[in-house]
Amino acid sequence: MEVDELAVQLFDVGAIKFGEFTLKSGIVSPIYVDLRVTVSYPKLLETIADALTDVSANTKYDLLCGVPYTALPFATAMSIKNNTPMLMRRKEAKKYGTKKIIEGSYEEGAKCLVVEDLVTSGLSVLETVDPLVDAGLVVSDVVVLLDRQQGAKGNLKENALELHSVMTIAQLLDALMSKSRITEKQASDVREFIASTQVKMPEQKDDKESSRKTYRKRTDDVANPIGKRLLQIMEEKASNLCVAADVSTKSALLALAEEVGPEICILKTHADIISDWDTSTGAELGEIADKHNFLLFEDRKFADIGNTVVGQCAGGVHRIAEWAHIVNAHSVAGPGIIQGLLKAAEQAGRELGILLLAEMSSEGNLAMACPDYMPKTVDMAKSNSSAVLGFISQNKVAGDEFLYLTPGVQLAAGGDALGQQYNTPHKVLVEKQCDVVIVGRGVYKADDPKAAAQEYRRAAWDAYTSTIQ
Ligand code: S5P
Repeated sequence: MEVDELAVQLFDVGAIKFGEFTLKSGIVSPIYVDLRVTVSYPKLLETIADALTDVSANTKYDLLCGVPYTALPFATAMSIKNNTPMLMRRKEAKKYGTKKIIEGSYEEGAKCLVVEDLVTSGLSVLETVDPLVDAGLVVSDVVVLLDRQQGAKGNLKENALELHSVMTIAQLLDALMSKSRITEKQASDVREFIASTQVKMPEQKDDKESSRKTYRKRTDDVANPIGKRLLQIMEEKASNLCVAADVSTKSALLALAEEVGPEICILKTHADIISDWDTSTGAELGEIADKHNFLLFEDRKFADIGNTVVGQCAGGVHRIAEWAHIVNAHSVAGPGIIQGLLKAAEQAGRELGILLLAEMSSEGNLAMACPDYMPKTVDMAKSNSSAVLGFISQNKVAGDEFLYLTPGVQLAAGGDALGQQYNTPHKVLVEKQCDVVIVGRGVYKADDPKAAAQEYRRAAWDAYTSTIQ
């Protein structure tokens, strides 16, 4: 079928509408495209599948994967018609069982064609391409029914992806005008709208082209002395790995510190889950930290008023200020918490680096849900930059003067049954441009924690070095 005829059919079933439509962004658009309605017209769906197959005829692929949701029936129709196997990408990893993101059978290195209904910036395509590539598939081509011509082709090209479209918005307008479905005025309104709303993706996602300042150079930017020391250790040891030692006894904690010590720049503790913590545990950890040249980060997540955190950090059973180099705090309590922690460090006669929790890794957390929370936390850090060395965050939420430590990391993306969400070291260090990966169960629950720490260290360091050329 001719593209003109397909355009008319889409118009006639109400998949393309003209008028005034307020988009999610608040912008008023003269055109509205909703291709979901095509599932009610099997013959039309078949026509779409044929058109998508034709336009990607010169592309070699072993598998198909539709971008959820609207393109799933398109990919399914192509798969059945051409006898080409299909994959499905989950929007969220399963919480139980295999935690897979990509469903279906495939072999590493197989070529996968990504199928999409409509592209604007191309971002949703990348959200499907990334997990496919992480799973070992090769993706170089994307096929789409309608290209809105708002930047997707260029944005995808920058990510080494070739976009094949059945029709562009310009072709659609011409077809509908020639078949008297719309007026010249309606077409020109849409052309003007498209020209004025080009979307450039905010971040370069191609690892080769993104570059960052080295950890060494950042020592001049970071004001906090513990932050400077951390950067030096990272360079000296070639490690941007922090192991979260969430074991439950003192002996297990000290043994893990010894075992993974040579691989890490930080050991992160939860002193309050150690059942037999005693007055010498902090000092014994300190000796191991000195021996293997890493820092101790007590993940106490302080959240109270300044006066209370002085006692929580300096006193109690754990006397955190006497042995920890780094502690973290929720910004919800306001900047008094920073002053309280500094006072505790002063009482112990030691230097301290504070991390503010800007973003959490757990599903449904409110820090991520409230739009002002992260920017206001960054402001608080900027006003206290000699005390705050950086953030616990999922993104590089501010500039090079802070460090970004990211929990929720495993070699395969996924999650656990209690809301933890995992990213890979590559995603955290290359795409998100964060600095240190925090790995807990991926290391201490491994059969051989030392070997696991070595593997994570290598993956995280290689990801970092790939971004600094
Ligand atoms: O947002 C967060 C902040 C932290 S500090 N999400 C987290 O998971 N953490 C901590 O990182 C958490 O308390 C745990 O110690 C570690 C992640 O452990 P894993 O076993 O899930 O890797």
